[in-house]
Amino acid sequence: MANTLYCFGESGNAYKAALALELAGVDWTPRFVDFFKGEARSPEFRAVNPMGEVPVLDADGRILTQSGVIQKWVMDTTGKLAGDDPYEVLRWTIFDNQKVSGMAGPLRFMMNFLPEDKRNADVNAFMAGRLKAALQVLEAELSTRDWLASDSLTCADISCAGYLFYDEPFTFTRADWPAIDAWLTRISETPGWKHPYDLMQRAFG
Ligand SMILES: N[C@@H](CCC(=O)N[C@@H](CS)C(=O)NCC(=O)O)C(=O)O
Repeated sequence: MANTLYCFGESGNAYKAALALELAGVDWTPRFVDFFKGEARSPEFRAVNPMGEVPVLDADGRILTQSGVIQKWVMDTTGKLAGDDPYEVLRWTIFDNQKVSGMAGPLRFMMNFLPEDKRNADVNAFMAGRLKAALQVLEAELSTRDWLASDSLTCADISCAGYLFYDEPFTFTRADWPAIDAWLTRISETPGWKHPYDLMQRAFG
């Protein structure tokens, strides 16, 4: 069975899929998407994913898009990273997609990868405020428990943590968030864990 993940290293959304595949022991191969040169908006890529987004998993011919859907496929296929309550995993995954990755992703893009003359300080400040509010939710939850959705690592943790492993500035500093910091350490100490740039080819660097 051939599993190909369309991805690039700078994409935290792709990382959430890649790390789930990796930690669940799925045999998979990365396929670099030259995102910053517009490949995700090309007709060829849109034929694969009309949403024009990375990640995409080609699971032996079955095309899956959206990191949360790819993670669901990983959990269903392997039985791993699923915890014991699928509703809790889904709940935190949706929270991540809207409030954590949904803010951290564009904010990090604006602050690091968009040409400086196209950056907008007001938009960045808005997204930073929304991200901070979401991080406060995570910090409070993780002050009372080790994992978000179960008593072990699940795809909910992988979703919410995905962007927080990147070093490029996006207003998040681990030292400011002790419970999140300890949780990120727990995740990174999981056997098989890899940093995004060790899992997927990056466009820069
Ligand atoms: N909710 C989606 C978000 C995917 C996403 O926004 N991916 C970015 C790369 S990190 C992208 O391809 N963006 C293209 C665009 O917004 O036009 C997921 O979790 O997979």
